[in-house]
Amino acid sequence: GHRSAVVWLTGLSGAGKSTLADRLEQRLHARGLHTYLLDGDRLRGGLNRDLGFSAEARVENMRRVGEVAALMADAGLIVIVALISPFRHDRQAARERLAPGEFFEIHVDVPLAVAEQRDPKGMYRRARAGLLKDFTGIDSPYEAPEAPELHVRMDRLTPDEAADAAFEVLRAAGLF
Ligand code: GGZ
Repeated sequence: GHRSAVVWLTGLSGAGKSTLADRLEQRLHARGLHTYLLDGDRLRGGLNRDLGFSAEARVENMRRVGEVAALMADAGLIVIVALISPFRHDRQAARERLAPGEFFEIHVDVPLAVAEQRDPKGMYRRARAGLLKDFTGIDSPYEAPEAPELHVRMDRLTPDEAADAAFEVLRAAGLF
């Protein structure tokens, strides 16, 4: 068996959270570990389809995902969360929902200019044009973690290097 955990990826839209989450999950599966991926973008089509992007809606989004992640960890899974989760206070609340040593916060970091340059869905462009309101990094805040378990600069590492670093943090913590 292995210890359960919540691995919480936070960062701007376009930073590479979903890619990192997928690669990390592949590595954990290769070790025979049981995981579940909670991806904010996908949850917004189901569990959280009633939520928009006001500060209040984001707080509720983080609360729900934190609760579901804690339940799944309780069931013995390694849960990977990929959520912008822009507010420090709410990430802290998700952390406190778990036992000490069970929560791993990973800052999936790129400079805003790089995320804007990538802009795969054209959302930054629309936000800059005023067509998309409350967009994180443009007219809605992102509060960077102060003491994450891991900080990866996605513009300096390949997704595989970042996934290796995340895997190593979990291994070093004695998770498996
Ligand atoms: C931020 C937005 C917005 C606004 C739509 N602000 O990169 P994506 O496109 O594919 O995934 C993003 C997703 C963010 O949802 P989260 O649940 O992770 O956000 S939060 O934790 O802040 O609640 C992005 C898309 O939704 N998207 N409008 N205004 N991202």
